[in-house]
Amino acid sequence: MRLWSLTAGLLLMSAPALAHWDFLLGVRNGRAAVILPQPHPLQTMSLLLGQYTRELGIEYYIDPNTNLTHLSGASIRTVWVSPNLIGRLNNQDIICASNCANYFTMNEEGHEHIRFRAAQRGIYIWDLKVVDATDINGNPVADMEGVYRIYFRAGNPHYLYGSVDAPNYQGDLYALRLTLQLRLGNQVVQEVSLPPAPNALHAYMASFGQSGSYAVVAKLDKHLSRRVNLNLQGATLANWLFPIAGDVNNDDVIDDADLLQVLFAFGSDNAQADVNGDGVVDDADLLVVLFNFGASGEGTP
Ligand SMILES: [Ca+2]
Ligand SMILES: [Ca+2]
Repeated sequence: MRLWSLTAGLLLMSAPALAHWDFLLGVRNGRAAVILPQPHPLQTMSLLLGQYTRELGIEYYIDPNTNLTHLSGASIRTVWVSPNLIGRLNNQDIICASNCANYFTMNEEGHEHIRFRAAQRGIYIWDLKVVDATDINGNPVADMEGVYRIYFRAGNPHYLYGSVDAPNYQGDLYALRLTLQLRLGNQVVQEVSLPPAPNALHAYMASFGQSGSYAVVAKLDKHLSRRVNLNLQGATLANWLFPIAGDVNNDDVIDDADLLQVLFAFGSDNAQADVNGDGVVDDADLLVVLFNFGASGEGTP
């Protein structure tokens, strides 16, 4: 009995302490980083006065070995945010797809709360980077590598989620755009486009306005499209594998137009013509285009 009430008391005491932050900033491998949680769990937005809202707390991580924070200052930059998701800080819309600063500096206490809102049900994304940080002694810390992705779920949307793999691509998949189309026959009913984030809870999550049986066509930049038939209902898993690269101009066919773009960019670091994503346009890229020459994506009519 005594042990039980002690445990219950500890749980009650620890619950509020855990509730006031949602992610913690610190230093990992010499760079600014989000220490916890990894990956970020799905955030559920609450319906309040006709809007979906969710407040996110940000704090500095306290190292259990030293009992000190890693950081004495940091800023947060939005790298990508879903259309129609808005984040508000100190009575200003600071995070949104257009006309927001998408950059803010942590206050002196190292403790900020951002209130997110969205008018419609759906899955929303905020990709952030920790930048311009200083360590506990005031020395600059290198910016975070990659992005930290937060998914929000508003209401009960119909959505696809899963992994995105391009086994022959050596670069960062986040630099490529994933486009998903719902089709009835060859008619596109709805299209969603986003950068895949392989280190997030899922590499992609994308909501659609309607449920039902559709052909879903997925295309990753520079790769040929894939197509599956599925019944979209609530949360529907769809993992995508893109083995065929070489579609430099993204018309879903690998032909002389792609070959020419690689030839014109030969020897440069042109990102679009860099078929294998190793940072340089050379004979390796040319070989991929030649090897896949004449192929077309599963989504082509
Ligand atoms: Ca092409
Ligand atoms: Ca290359």
